[in-house]
Amino acid sequence: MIRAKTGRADPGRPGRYALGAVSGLLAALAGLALAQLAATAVRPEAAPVTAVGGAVVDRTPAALKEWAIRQFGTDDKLALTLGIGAALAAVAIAAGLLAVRHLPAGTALAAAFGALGAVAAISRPEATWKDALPSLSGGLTAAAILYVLVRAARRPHPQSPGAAAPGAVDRRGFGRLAVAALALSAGTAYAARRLGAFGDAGATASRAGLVLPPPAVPAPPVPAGSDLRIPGAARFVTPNRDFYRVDTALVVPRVDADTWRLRVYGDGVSRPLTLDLRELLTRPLVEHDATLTCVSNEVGGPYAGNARWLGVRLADLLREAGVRPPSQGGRADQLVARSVDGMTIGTPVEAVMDGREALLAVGMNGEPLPFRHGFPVRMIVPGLYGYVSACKWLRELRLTTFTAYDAYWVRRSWARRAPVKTQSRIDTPRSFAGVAAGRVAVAGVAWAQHRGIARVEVRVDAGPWREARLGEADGDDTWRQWVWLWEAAAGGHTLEVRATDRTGAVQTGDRAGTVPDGATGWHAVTVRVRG
Ligand SMILES: Nc1nc2c(c(=O)[nH]1)N[C@H]1C(S)=C(S)[C@@H](COP(=O)(O)O)O[C@H]1N2
Ligand SMILES: [Mo]
Repeated sequence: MIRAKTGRADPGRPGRYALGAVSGLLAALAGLALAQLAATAVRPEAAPVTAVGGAVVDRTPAALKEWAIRQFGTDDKLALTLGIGAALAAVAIAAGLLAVRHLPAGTALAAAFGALGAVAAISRPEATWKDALPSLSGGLTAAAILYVLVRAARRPHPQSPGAAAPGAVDRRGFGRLAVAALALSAGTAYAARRLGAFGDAGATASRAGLVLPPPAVPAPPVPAGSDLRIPGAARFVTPNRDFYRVDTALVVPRVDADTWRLRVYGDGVSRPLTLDLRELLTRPLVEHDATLTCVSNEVGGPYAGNARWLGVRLADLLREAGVRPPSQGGRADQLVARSVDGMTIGTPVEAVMDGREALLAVGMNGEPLPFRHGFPVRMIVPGLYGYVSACKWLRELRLTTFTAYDAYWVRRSWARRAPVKTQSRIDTPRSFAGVAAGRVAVAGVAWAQHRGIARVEVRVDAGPWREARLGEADGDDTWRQWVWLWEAAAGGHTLEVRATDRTGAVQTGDRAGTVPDGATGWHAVTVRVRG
């Protein structure tokens, strides 16, 4: 009896909760849009989803990160952003429902969430207190919108006196407010977009206007035979638009070349340097072909690319600053590069000064570095994985020791030193591909930067190794293409590949994961041959 009565007493309740949930989502949208707008005045990294995403990336254990990369590949950033969006939507709905019950508590939850974003934002590298502003103002906006909407949702319908439809809400009144909130969010988001593009205009113009001087030391032309032009195999020179991208940046830093500065300082630096781009470019430029590979690349994976780099010899610049390598009594054995987004990458000083073409690169395949690949200046050190050598959006070079300082990835269970391991990859046929019986071109690439590739072998169904034909070598710092012509018989077959570098070392078949210093094992593909 009593139960029936209470059930009946509040028929408007589910409706109000639904409106509460909608209010929460609309409030979150408005808050995000406003925060985005505020971030254009601070810096893009201070926008709440970006800040939280960055904080998550920095705190993700290596194992989980590897899993995410395996699942989502280079879409891992999109997946992260969608994940944060989903979590935010859940909290927004919760705040909306709570506000229906208890308006102050619901609005407080919305504001508190803004504060959480603010904490994430100021915890980011290179952040100042201003980074808190977008999230805080977003949180307050969300709280205010939530307050207004939920108050409307709780207001009884003027035409429904309590007796007729107790608790019925004024849906029309709520609807008008909801549409207004949505319009406000859309307008704000649009303004944020336009202002964002405006803020990047300086950087975009500085790149468009940058004319790279010709190299004082040009690279010889890429040998004609380097590219075997096998359909399905990676091109010898990777076009910039196809070049893999691996970094922690949720928004690509857009650095204005006109205000860019590089500082060189630290242990054993007798003449600290601060250079702008014009000054850097007065030094002789060297052109050099080198393949860049990522330590996170699984056996057979896609995180390898080959480009013609243009840059200043890092060793010359360090000598100018008075630095000597450890082998000549230098005090520092680690060069820590720091980027504008706070990434730190530690490289052995000995490696950058041992005569290899370690560059402060400004050009990639005949154009200024693309923003994604580190404009205006990045490091390139042949023979070392990117995470210990290839700092993008470079801002600072500090000389120190491996004992005194651990760089970003080292603090996340990756090795301090990581020379590239000899690897080879089958590009064609693809795994699980169906091919017609008869002659099949099995082809791919092999790399052992700074040692060079001497031989590539292929075997079928664990049979004897057969030597593949190599594309012509373009120095020892680039990958080599290879091809092997297979007389394929009908049935299922497994193809495997292994490389031998020019020191005579044969690529190991022992399987190891990417953590801590690069995957090993032979790449295998399984194909179905039609009779
Ligand atoms: N600033 C910055 N530089 C960075 C990284 C990064 O996350 N931030 N990632 C490094 C890693 S792990 C690799 S493999 C290379 C990849 O360079 P690419 O994106 O130009 O291919 O950049 C390196 N330089
Ligand atoms: Mo990497």
